[in-house]
Amino acid sequence: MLKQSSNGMKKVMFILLAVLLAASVTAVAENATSTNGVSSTNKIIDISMKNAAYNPKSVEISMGDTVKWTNMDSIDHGVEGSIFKSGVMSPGQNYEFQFTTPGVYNYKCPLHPADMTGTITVVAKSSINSITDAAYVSNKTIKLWET
Ligand SMILES: [Cu+2]
Repeated sequence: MLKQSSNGMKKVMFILLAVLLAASVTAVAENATSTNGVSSTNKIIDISMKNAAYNPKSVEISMGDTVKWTNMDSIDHGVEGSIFKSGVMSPGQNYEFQFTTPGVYNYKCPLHPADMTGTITVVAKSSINSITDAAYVSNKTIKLWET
């Protein structure tokens, strides 16, 4: 009678432990996702606006990167593209936009559209890295099977 109840207690403790373990494994997995995710590798690319020109005029960035334009001129400027629009930016003001879709984005200053233009080229994260990662994983798997 006493032994039976002790066994039952052990079973409950085991289930409790299993649940706790599963919860902590899930927490670790979620942490890994957020640290290795796109957000941690994103960059901010600075473009200045001076002498009625963007500098640099053309930039190539990765998906998820943010471009930050700063008006360092003595007159008003702006940034206007197909999916982003700053409005009028006074001297000293800045505007940020995060690019999440690959493509070529031409833009212009709404106040000086004839001679103040720029291009943002957004490239997808390197596919070569994905292939390397896949090879690494499969290599690991083979080694696991061998031992
Ligand atoms: Cu302008």
